[in-house]
Amino acid sequence: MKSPKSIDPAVLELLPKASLDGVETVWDRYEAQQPQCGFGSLGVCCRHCVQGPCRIDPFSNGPSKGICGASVETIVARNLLRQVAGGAAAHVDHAYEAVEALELAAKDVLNYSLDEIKLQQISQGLGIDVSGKDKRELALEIVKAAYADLANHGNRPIQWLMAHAPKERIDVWQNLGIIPRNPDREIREAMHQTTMGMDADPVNLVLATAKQGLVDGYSGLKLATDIQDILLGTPTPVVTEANLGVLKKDFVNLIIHGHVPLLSEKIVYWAKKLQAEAVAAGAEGIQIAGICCAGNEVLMRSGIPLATNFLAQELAIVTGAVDAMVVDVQCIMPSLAQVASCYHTQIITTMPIVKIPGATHIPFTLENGDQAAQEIVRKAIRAYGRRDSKKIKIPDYKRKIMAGFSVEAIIGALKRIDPEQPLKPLVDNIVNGNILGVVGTVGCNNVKVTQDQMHVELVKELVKNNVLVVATGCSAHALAKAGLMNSEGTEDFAGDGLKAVLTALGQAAGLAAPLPPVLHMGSCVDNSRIGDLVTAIAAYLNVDSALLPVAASAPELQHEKALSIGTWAVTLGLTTHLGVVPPVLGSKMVTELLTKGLSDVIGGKFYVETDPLKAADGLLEDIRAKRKKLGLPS
Ligand code: NFS
Ligand code: SF4
Repeated sequence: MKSPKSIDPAVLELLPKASLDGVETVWDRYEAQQPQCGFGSLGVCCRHCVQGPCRIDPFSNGPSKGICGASVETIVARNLLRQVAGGAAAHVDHAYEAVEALELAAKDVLNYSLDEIKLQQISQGLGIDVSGKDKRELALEIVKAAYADLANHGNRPIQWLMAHAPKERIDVWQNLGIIPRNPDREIREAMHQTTMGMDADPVNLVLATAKQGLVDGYSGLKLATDIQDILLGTPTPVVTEANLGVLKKDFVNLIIHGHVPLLSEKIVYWAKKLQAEAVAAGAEGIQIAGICCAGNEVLMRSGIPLATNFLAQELAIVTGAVDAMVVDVQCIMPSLAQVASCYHTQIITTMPIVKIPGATHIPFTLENGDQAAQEIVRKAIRAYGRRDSKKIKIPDYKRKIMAGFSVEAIIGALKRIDPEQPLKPLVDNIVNGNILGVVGTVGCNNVKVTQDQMHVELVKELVKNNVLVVATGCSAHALAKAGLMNSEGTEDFAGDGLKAVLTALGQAAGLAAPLPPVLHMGSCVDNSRIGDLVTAIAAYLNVDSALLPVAASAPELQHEKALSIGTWAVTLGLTTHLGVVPPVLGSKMVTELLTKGLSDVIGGKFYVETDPLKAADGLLEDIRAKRKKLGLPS
């Protein structure tokens, strides 16, 4: 039987409309691609030089070596290293832009108020003397430290890692020789190491992959989150709604899609300011909603509702009610312009490295942010007047959500229970078994699996078994849409122990209702927040993070970024579940290294399981085994 395309009712309602409107979606194109190439799926083809493409026959009926002599192990490991380096590159580039913005803000060229607490916290971590320095001076010191990582020509390790990673882990990575230097240099080296006639040793290549995970974790994720928090504020709890039902028929609907919050926050600001112009154009106001991680960013800091996640980005336009969709970088389907051409929707690209034929390009630079944002909002207002009312169908589905759980917000709530040792109530409840463990669910949707199903079924099973779930990225969207990010979700889905803890925490936070069973910690770069939480718990207990009853999962991963984030989680010593098989099965050796061998040297490993309930069982077993080793009741 063919599996359904999605479990999201809004998606199921819009799919028939898409066909009626003659819109081709990601699911149609996926079907057109069937059968997908078996060689590619197994990771056994190589195009790294022009003698190729070479492909290895996995059944040993054909060639067992590439033309240059590369073995299947070499080819699979090289391919993986390139993918993980690709993911790390995306995040480091993202972080770099944030650093540039902070530099301009520190020099008063840009007007940002700068988060005092975060400035102090990061400065202290980096060993910057804070005495007598004002906000801008501190910001400039932090910028200098960030650029020092990026400009380092020697063998100095990434300072962002040395300052923020768990100490026991640093020793493990040092012994393996995988502590990265300048992130740009490491990414360049990965490209070099994998080009024709270079590294043929799969073990060396897998270790280089782990190194890219660290590049991503500290010079990508952590750096981006830290700097964005300084610029835009550290999130605190917000309450809003999720799913396409947040779009409003009589409002100008403007969707923010992509990853970088610098422009998104400007748009949020100007949409508020320009409400009157929308009213003058006949609308009741302007409704902003977010897709993918730009959506998560403005949700976390400004309480903007979530429209939908990765796989349904085209269907948002199919509602016929989106007046403009503005995109920046990453996870933007090139098909959007084509879909929008069936409606009145304006697709607006903004970045020099993301242009789409058929879209309008309004360049966003750090200096012209306010001007670009106004232009974009006005474009949406003008488009509102061109709507075709016959084409409008907004599915009436949305769920209440609570989000904004930065580590600071979580610690803030815990402080109301124990002001001296805020982590104590959390750790005590892990120790006594009310909370069995913690799982971070992260990453994307992938058209190969029913949208959101893996996220939701896995997480329901985990919270039923008293696992506290923290989520980011499109996983967070999926769980929000499924009602797992509100107090009712705790009543309905959490096991008794977890429910008791979340109820007590909710009361302490003055909510008169439990905290949600899944805490939304932000965008994909905000996986650093999960890393910070794990690091803080490990430090509090004075144990290696690899020993904690904590695991990670990317249930429906699609992007190279998800692979690099997952690799980082493995370097932290976490068992990291993948719900979609990555292209490595062509090499038994590489597969075994990733799922078994690595755990001997690094503590963490990948765990691939495509059935959500079996995956939950596997993660629960892993958590119980870790509890047992720590002498905790399981
Ligand atoms: Ni993460 Fe976020 Fe979504 Fe996947 Fe894409 S938006 S950065 S990559 S698809 S979670
Ligand atoms: Fe073939 Fe080797 Fe060239 Fe890859 S690098 S395409 S395996 S000859």
